[in-house]
Amino acid sequence: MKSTVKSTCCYCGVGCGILIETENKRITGVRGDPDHPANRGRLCTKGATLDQTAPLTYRLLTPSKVLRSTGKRSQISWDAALDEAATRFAEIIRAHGPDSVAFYISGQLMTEDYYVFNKLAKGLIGTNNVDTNSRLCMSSAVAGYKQTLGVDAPPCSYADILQAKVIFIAGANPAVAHPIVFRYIEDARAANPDLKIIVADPRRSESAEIADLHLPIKPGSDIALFNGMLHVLINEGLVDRAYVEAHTSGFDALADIVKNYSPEQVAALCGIPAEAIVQAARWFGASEASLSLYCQGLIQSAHGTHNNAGIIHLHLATGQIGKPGAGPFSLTGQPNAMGGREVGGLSNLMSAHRDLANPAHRAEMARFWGVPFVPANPGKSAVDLFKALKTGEIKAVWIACTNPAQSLPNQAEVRAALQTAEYVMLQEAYANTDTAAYADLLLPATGWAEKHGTVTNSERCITRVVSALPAPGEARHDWEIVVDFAQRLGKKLQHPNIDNLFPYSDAESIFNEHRESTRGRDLDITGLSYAKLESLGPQQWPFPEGATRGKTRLYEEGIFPTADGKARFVAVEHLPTADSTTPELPISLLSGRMRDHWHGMSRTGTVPRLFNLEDEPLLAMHPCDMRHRNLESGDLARVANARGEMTVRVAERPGLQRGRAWMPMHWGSQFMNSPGANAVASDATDPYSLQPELKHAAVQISKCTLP
Ligand SMILES: Nc1nc2c(c(=O)[nH]1)N[C@H]1C(S)=C(S)[C@@H](COP(=O)(O)OP(=O)(O)OC[C@H]3O[C@@H](n4cnc5c(=O)[nH]c(N)nc54)[C@H](O)[C@@H]3O)O[C@H]1N2
Ligand SMILES: Nc1nc2c(c(=O)[nH]1)N[C@H]1C(S)=C(S)[C@@H](COP(=O)(O)OP(=O)(O)OC[C@H]3O[C@@H](n4cnc5c(=O)[nH]c(N)nc54)[C@H](O)[C@@H]3O)O[C@H]1N2
Ligand code: SF4
Ligand SMILES: [Mo]
Repeated sequence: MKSTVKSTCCYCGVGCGILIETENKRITGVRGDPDHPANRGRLCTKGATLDQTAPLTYRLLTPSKVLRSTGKRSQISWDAALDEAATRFAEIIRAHGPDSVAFYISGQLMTEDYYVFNKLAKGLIGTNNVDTNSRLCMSSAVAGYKQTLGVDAPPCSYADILQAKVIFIAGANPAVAHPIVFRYIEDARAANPDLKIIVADPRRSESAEIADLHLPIKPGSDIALFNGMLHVLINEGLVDRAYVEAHTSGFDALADIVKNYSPEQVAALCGIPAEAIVQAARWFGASEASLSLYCQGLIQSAHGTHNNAGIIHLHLATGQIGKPGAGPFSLTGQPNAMGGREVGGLSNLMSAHRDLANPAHRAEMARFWGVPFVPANPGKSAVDLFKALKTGEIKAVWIACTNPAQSLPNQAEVRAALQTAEYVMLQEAYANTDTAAYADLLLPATGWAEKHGTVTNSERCITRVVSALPAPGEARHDWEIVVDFAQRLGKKLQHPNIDNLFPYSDAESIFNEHRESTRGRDLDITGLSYAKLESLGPQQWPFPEGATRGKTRLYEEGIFPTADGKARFVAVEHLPTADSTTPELPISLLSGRMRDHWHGMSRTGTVPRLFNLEDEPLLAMHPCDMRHRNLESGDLARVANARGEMTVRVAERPGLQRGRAWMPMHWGSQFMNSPGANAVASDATDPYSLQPELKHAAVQISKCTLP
């Protein structure tokens, strides 16, 4: 039987709609969904090859117990697996308290999966130790929006790209990481020859190729650049005084600070010409509509929150927000990082943008869930969670839909922590990720095309995902595994209300409960349902009861969700990167993405065509740095610092400055004899968002001569 099912691409936060064609429960093709507002039928290479990831060769298909010392796996039933897991969790919780267990989950789960994980930890067990790979990904964007605009809500839409007159891309490489967004940028360029595009990136990235002005700033010097641009805006009368007066607070304090950020001073801090800073500020400030697009170059930094505030300031100072073609648009990385933020799926967040630190909000959620209380103390965030596993403060961890033995920085510490942990559960769709080697129990999850639920993309747009294929082998949906486990654990812990806490028989009932939790909040979706998402198509939040469509643009009236209704300027100053280069560690190693691969490659690594651009791990270097070390393209180099080392082939690449090197984050122990870039990456974190500085590591690079 033939059928076509509407779904989404499971890779990036653009959130493209996909039509999956099946015949007799097999995929016969994938196409971009022409009706989906995110992509209107387009797909990039990764989306277009999704059907080729369907074979089950590398999938995890049965629950297994693993003898960690030998790695030997033995198949067990779901009943035995979940009973064992619930027993171990109950024993540990009884002996050491709720904070001795933790959950490390993912922005690639569905909102419904995420919701039940959060309720299990914060509601049933009573620990806030539930953090996610979004800590590595979006937490400084969350903190940056909250510090300035009041809540975590990207105010823009993809439609703004076509209406912008200036596009400022800072610390993002959408040509590679958000390809369909980049198609919109190309469309905007084709439609408007006067469009100005500015790219701030220490590398001449693929996206910089389209720029009218590329600012190859020193790694980590973005705040200096933004403060310098504000300095110019003030001096040249390009600040919208009326907007600042009516809709913001804190401008004068920041204006005082930026007096010390003249173009000449900033030129020295950023390593770019003063004229370039003046040019960028003039274009940004004089334009009718300036849009900024930013991502990990600003976010993955030990001062990421202030990087985000710094770029948002430029919009507030010029009134470039809340109108077509304008605004600070943080591109989300993972397909459902936004959904995770909505259900409060980080250790310091609460459901529906509630604040964990607010006792009234905690009491509201405890009542809503029917539990005695939600604990007050923030849980451990990703880096600290793994540190606590190593010291034994946390004894058991349940990891789902993420691969921390590759993606967390300072891998020697992370792997030691996993080794030390008393009990590690891994819920995965694939069998052999780097983390699988550390698990005591493997639980098979359904994956793309099999899953169902809802996801929210970068522009706050919620799409319903429908299963196109049955679950393979014994795999179960992530939410089902959580609900089954929660019922078992609740009984073992003799929770008074366990019969009512996890009553869900389908994903829709979870969605409906989540929806109710948003009533009256900034992200109110009480007007949505599975049926409406089907009849109206994907919708942007907020979508309160009675609404007929979602909201394209936030803050059009200049009123912000803060106590006084005003957006805030934050007093931000330039800070050095966590790792400073020294004569012993002279090279700043940057890491990030390639167009055709996704993170640890459990899926893209199975598609031969996706190795066409680069088929092995390569470290890109400046030719002078190579000559200095007697290296030629193709030679092996040793890259090292106090945290670890890797051996990798080097390649001369245009677009890097001296003293900077580049390595994709995708290559891990499946492809190299080291964990890759995170062998050396820094785990220093931002004080507000607790996000680690994955983007920069100071390293030594030397020629590696093998016998
Ligand atoms: N193909 C592909 N696409 C993806 C993903 C993938 O794995 N593969 N992952 C998705 C996810 S989860 C995410 S979070 C996004 C990430 O999307 P992006 O953030 O756009 O991608 P990255 O390559 O991580 O980093 C972007 C750029 O930041 C630059 N950069 C490094 N340091 C600095 C700095 O100090 N300042 C500035 N201004 N720039 C700096 C890097 O040189 C790089 O070009 O991509 C998403 N899309
Ligand atoms: N050095 C450096 N490190 C980085 C970054 C960087 O730029 N530089 N970027 C960081 C960022 S932004 C991110 S988002 C992280 C990403 O890091 P990870 O989250 O570790 O990356 P993935 O490989 O996407 O891991 C997702 C896993 O879930 C599995 N999976 C897929 N679908 C399902 C499902 O439906 N259910 C379950 N249970 N499992 C499933 C996949 O097989 C895969 O192994 O990496 C971070 N690490
Ligand atoms: S742009 Fe992102 S969501 Fe769209 S097809 Fe490509 S990877 Fe998938
Ligand atoms: Mo990410």
